[in-house]
Amino acid sequence: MSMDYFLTEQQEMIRDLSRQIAQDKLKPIREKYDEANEFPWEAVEVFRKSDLFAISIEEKYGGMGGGVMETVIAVEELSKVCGGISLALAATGLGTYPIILHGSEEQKQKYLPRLASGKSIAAFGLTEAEAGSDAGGIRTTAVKDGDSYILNGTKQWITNGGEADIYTVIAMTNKAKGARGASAFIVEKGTPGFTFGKKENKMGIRASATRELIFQDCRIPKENLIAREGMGFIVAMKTLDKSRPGVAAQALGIAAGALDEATAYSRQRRQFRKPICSFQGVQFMLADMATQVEAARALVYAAARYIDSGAKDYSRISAMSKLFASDVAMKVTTDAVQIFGGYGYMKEYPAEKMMRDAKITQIYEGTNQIQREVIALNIIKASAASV
Ligand code: COS
Repeated sequence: MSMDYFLTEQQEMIRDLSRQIAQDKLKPIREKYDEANEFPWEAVEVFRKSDLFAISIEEKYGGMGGGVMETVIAVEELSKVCGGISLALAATGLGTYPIILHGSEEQKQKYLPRLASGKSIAAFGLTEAEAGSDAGGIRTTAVKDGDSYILNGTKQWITNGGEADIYTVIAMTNKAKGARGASAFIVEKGTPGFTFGKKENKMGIRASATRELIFQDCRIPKENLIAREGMGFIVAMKTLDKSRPGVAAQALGIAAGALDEATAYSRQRRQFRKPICSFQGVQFMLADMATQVEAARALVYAAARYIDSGAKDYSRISAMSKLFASDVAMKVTTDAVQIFGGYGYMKEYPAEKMMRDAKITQIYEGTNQIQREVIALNIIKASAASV
């Protein structure tokens, strides 16, 4: 019996639908897209038709009005089968959060219906070659010129880069002010002066597109500024706080998928005239893997529900969910490869791909070292405030 998390009817519906899509549509194609390092437009089309892009967008903009919990459930189910393909959906969520959280009414009306219908997908542009963990160190500039801003600079490793139509981008409007001189903008694909670098050739999540965003005297209307000048760093931090449980869900899904595969294989693989699941060495591994997956799920769901409850500050639990679930994903997928033995190392079996896909979850949307820093500073601040 699996655990009961007392999901609502809508959440169960999203879980069942995503599970079915993963089994029927993603399983048959995951190997092909991983091998080809190609963006899975046919899967995006399925997400679109099934309304998965609408999940976390308010009803008045054509969405389903769900929260982080509903998103987490969908991403977990899709990632059980392919942590690369699921990212087309999760990264669109990341690119959309700046508009949801800080966009003006006009911006919401203009962009959210397109995103909810899946007509457009989104991406978030923060990282640069010299600004990864040090998000305040970005160098891309946005200079006001009459009714426009002119962007110059290069964003690196942008998920959905080149495939998305709508980009939320952080650029400096006042370099002298450091993090307080950053601002957030919406940039549409096709804007003159906005091009893409070559597609990156990655270890895992190969069905996901990762490219540079290149801005050369790219002129955008001043209406595309999100919130106010100087708010960019806060917009980015708030966006990451809200989206990290989505990465955690991706990691959780990959881990749960690897556990399912390893358990099934251990029942079928015979050595010493017995299935290997009858050996205690394998049983103890399965038990630890299952316990870690359940603990990750409990934490990820708790973080999502806390955010959806309307809590104001959720940096700590959000970082904890991403940290814990991604470490679990790496551990569990490595153990899954071990249970598959020599076959686990071969591309014919899904375990090695899951291990490759898991690794990025410890790195992106803030390395796990950054998550630990966010958590530590948060508890130290809370402790200081309580005395
Ligand atoms: N919510 C709201 N405000 C926040 C915040 C949050 N989660 N985190 C920081 N801030 C505010 C701070 O309060 C501070 O405000 P004041 O200037 O008014 O004091 C300001 O933002 C700067 O914060 P801080 O000094 O802590 O910034 P640092 O440059 O030291 O960086 C970390 C903080 C490391 C946490 C941040 O740079 C980070 O998250 N880095 C990782 C980025 C990342 O995830 N990159 C992956 C690619 S994005 S997909």
